[in-house]
Amino acid sequence: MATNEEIIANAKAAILDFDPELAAELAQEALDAGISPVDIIENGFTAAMTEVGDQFEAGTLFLPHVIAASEAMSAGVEVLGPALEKLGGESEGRGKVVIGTIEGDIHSIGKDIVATMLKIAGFQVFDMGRDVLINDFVEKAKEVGAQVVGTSALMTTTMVNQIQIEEQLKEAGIRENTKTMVGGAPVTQDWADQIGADIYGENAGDVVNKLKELF
Ligand code: B12
Repeated sequence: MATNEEIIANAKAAILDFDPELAAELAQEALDAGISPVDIIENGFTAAMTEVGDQFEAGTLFLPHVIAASEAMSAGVEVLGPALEKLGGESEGRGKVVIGTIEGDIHSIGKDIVATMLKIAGFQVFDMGRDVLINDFVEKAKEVGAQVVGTSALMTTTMVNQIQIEEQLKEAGIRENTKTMVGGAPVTQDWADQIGADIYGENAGDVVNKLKELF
């Protein structure tokens, strides 16, 4: 029998091997062994994606590898879905969060993780998906009366669109009642301060801690 640490290490290796079937199998094995789905996502799948990202930047992996790794991760996370929903169902409503990847940007893995962890922490999450028009964030925030609007940007060319969120929420007259939250690999606390965003989240754990403090 594999130990919990071994199962998590194998789950990480499955992503690094670009193997969706194995990732799904290991996700199931982890659930059967009583490992928390959060643990598998953070220490298995996400740890692997971070390594893939580093290797892509170093030029030792290429775009098809990155796509294959993200597909393997999705296959694993899909198996964890029902277990994750159960975790979320047990907590109380803390507030409404509209979240999505900003206009022009199709990177969704990090945003999906943040959205999942917020659901687990008891927030009502409205996940708008990726490449979301600024106006759609504002309209959704108005429609549901969101306490927080969170945007993910993975590229220096799209993080500038986070400025538009600040401006359009002001124009719509709801900026004062809405906290803005920004994240994504190129985004920093400095950037958040510079554009006037309320919250910067470095990773999913950081986001959950900061929002729990506020609400
Ligand atoms: C995976 C990936 C892809 C996948 C995305 C699959 C998917 N469904 O998401 C694919 C292959 C599709 C892709 C495509 C492209 N990519 Co790409 N991609 C990456 C890669 C390797 C990893 C990103 C990732 O998923 N990381 C793992 C997750 C878990 O981490 P994360 O996203 O940072 O999220 C964490 C935190 O940032 C934070 N967070 C994230 N979102 C949010 C939101 C909020 C509100 C908060 C508070 C926190 C938060 O919490 C998360 C969890 O801990 C990065 C490299 C890197 N180091 O980031 C390049 C990278 C982002 N890509 C890049 C590029 C250039 C592209 C392409 C243009 C490539 C091309 N030539 O076609 C296209 C983009 C097209 C477009 N219009 O968007 C560049 C961007 C460079 C720049 N200008 O800044 C990078 C940096 C690689 C590089 N060094 O060149 N990519």
